[in-house]
Amino acid sequence: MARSALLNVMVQAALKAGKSLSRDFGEVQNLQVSVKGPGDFVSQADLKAQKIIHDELLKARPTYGFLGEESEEIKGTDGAHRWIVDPLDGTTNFLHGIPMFSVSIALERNGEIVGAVVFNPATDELYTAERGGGAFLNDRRLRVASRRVLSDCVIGCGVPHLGRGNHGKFLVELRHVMGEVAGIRRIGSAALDLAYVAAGRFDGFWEVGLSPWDMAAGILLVREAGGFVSDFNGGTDMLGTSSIICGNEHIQKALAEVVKRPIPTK
Ligand code: 2AM
Ligand code: CA
Ligand code: CA
Ligand code: CA
Repeated sequence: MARSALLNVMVQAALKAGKSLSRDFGEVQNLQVSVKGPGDFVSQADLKAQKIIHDELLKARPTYGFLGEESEEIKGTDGAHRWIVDPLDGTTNFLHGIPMFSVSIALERNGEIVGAVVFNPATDELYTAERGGGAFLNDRRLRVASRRVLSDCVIGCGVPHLGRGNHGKFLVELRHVMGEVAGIRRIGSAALDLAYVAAGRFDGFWEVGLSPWDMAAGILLVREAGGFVSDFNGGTDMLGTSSIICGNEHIQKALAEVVKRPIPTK
């Protein structure tokens, strides 16, 4: 697996932030936590990790723009390139001592995602992809699962939280999907959910209400592992519509059909 210099910069930033997160995860009870909104927390660990990533990326490419969850967007002088970063995806898990969280870094060029890194420091799993170059878990090339019928499938999803999302609409989606698939899982880190689809662990995934930093890197991982990704309108404006449905060619289509079934009238 040959990584470009730019992907290496992203990997180094993710590993360095991961080290900081691992240290903080060991002493999670001592972390300062503030509340951004209902059910929405940010800790010192998120902020430290974002600063590390910002500094590493901007040191390598000072002119690129930077969109990170924990700060205002920085417009670069290079209008073509932008980093899209979630320094800690799965803060709720992290703060509860659940080792399912990740660092997510994507590089966008002229509006297209061309580089991706998702790193889970607790399991040392590093997912990488470059456009046209395939997706990898550490050194292993990834391929999405090949199951063709929903009844064989394990599907990941997100669950709307306190103060966020249309809970009623989600329950309808869940009821429809539940009736068709072998199992449903919820990790609590959308970046990891998408990495799991790329790795063939999940056959598919859907969620509504995500931010660009939750999914930018994961979208490229899934595509480069041979998967299909759409938004809830059947288009490819996932970042603009905050919605995503993915899987292999067959499962993506079948899952989209089930998720979007109309609300029963009786
Ligand atoms: P976060 O941990 O970076 O905030 C899980 O389905 C996804 O939703 C994760 O990407 C998580 O990202 C995000 N999330 C969890 N709780 C949230 C909240 N209260 N507000 C906004 N996003 C949230
Ligand atoms: Ca957050
Ligand atoms: Ca997130
Ligand atoms: Ca986050």
